[in-house]
Amino acid sequence: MNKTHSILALIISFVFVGSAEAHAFLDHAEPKVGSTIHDPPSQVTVWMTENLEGAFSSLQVFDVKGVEVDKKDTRVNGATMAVSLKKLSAGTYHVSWQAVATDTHRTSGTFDFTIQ
Ligand SMILES: [Cu+2]
Repeated sequence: MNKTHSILALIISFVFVGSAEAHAFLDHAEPKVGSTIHDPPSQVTVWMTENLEGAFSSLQVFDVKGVEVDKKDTRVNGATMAVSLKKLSAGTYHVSWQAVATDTHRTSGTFDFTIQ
């Protein structure tokens, strides 16, 4: 009985580790997270740790006043998504990502970049 329980516990912990790994988190981005760049980028791209559901995943970019400066055209391709930007001037911009992995688990996060 004890042995059965420990085997069960082992199986359960593997299942939890498996589902945790299936969540989509930010791996890296372009412009890089927290970076200061000189040339205004034409788009923001994020590379996630899992493949995404295109219909439910999105990227938005806001200026310091909270005005959305992307073109609302998020494209999802496997584990990456990208959104086009309007012409940006110098300043700090706030990127907000919402991701739904193919296992339907939802994650979200934010990061900034600055144009000098
Ligand atoms: Cu998941």
